[in-house]
Amino acid sequence: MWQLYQFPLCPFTRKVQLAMSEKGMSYELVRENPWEGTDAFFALNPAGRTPVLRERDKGLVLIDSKAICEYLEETVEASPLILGTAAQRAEIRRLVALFDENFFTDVTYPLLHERMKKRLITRQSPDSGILRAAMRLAHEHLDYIDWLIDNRRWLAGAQLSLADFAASAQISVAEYLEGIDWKGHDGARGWYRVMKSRPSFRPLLSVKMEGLPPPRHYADVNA
Ligand SMILES: N[C@@H](CCC(=O)N[C@@H](CS)C(=O)NCC(=O)O)C(=O)O
Repeated sequence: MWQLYQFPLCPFTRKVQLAMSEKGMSYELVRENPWEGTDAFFALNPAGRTPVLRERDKGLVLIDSKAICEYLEETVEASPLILGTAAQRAEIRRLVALFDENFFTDVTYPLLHERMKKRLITRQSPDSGILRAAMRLAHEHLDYIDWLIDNRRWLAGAQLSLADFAASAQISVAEYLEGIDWKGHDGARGWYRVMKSRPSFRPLLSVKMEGLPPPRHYADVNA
């Protein structure tokens, strides 16, 4: 049985969860708060980050969501998520990197820091300037998704791919942390509603971070 080390608002874990569910793989969640920096977790992952995917019986430990998703893609034939020609696969990887790196740095990370870590760990008030900047940058990313969806069926082209799951994983955490305002983004909103309605997405929407409830519309697939 695969074990996935995670905490509920880790967007990279969410991407891995979505990929595994789409591929019909089952896994057990193991709670890990990386900021606690336990020796046991550092022994598993010297970088001290979630997600980590482990298969004890095979003695296999996979680290980093990109490496994990590539491993899944290479080893599980069902529901390919990095698919098409070499150029199409490069486009999927470009968009995965855009959301994993730029969206995370611009939007998800500041929201996690200001609204989750400060509230639950350091007991500080969030910095409203940082939150405003993150929400402004979220609008720019949503503008880009609007453009993609105006021009393509899915984010990376004609097929549903890992790009859609990487983007929606980041957005789902940002939305949980009230950092997404859909006003003026009908294209992106319609696409995200479709993503939210997928069976693979449902389990993510029901999970809560203790002491930090999501807004009411968060789990509503029609919102
Ligand atoms: N490139 C890594 C990034 C993983 C990452 O940054 N994880 C965050 C949680 S979302 C983490 O564990 N941060 C350490 C901490 O919060 O102390 C991946 O794709 O897996």
